[in-house]
Amino acid sequence: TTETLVPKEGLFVLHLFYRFDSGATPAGISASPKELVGGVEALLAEAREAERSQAVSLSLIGRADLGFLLLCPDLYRLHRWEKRLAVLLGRHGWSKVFSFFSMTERSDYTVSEAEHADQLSSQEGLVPGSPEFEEKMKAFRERVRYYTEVRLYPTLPDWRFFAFYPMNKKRETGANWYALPFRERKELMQGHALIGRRYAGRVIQYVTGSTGLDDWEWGVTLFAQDPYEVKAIVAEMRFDPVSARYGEFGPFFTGLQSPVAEIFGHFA
Ligand code: 76R
Repeated sequence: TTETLVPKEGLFVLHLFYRFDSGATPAGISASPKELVGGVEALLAEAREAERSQAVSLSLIGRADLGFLLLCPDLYRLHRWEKRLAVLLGRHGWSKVFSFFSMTERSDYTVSEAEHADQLSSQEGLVPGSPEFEEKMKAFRERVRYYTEVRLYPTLPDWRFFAFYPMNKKRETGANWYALPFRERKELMQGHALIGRRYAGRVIQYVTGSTGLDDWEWGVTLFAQDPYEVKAIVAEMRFDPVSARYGEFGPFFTGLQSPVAEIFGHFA
């Protein structure tokens, strides 16, 4: 079909994690590695063709062996792609371990221009209209544009280390994120963002929304050059009130961003 299903804003995001099941097909991929490697490479190339679409292949550690991260503006296209991949991999003894469907989204908690201007004058004593004030406002506007654009239409980095986990915010008696007044949530999120910003240049994070789409409320995708940084940021955030009090976490999937031939090379 030529039908398309494009959301009002943002991209569809699909995480797919597979495991090699040698018991199911004793011959494994060695039966026809060319068909498999070439087929997956062709599918990835195709996934990247559509405007704003991105696809990366992952060599995972432990609970899964192979992963894909796909960003696509059209759900029909993404859906067709996923099924063709499933058929190809299934033929070669690969089964799905976990999948996660979400969308890129903007944040409800990004500080507004008026708020930032307020903070500059009340907390930093800067005078509106002064060169320093205007300079800081300009930098702020750039950061907001960056946040919005990067959050909705990210460009995945080629950084080697990959980590993914789904998460919720709690709604328990005494710790119900969703019952907190907006102002309180916003304040808490600013503390969270402050920690995050200190990892700039070392950790790239994509928080994608899955409320109404999958079992958890967000998917957290992290890229780093050094796995140490992922461990450090997640550990540090565990002590931040937003995560300590309200965070609830699903299974972690970690591994390396790798070319398809390299991944399947491990199973030849
Ligand atoms: O406005 C912005 O876009 C920037 C501020 C910001 C928001 C609103 C931000 C910054 N995050 C936001 C939202 Mn985040 N983030 C996580 C995790 O393991 C854990 O404890 C939590 C998993 C990490 C590691 C992380 C990293 N963040 C969110 C939300 C949505 C909340 C909601 O809408 O209620 C979740 C679930 C979440 C979780 N965050 C940052 C980071 C990093 C590294 C930053 C700084 C980004 C930068 O400035 O470049």
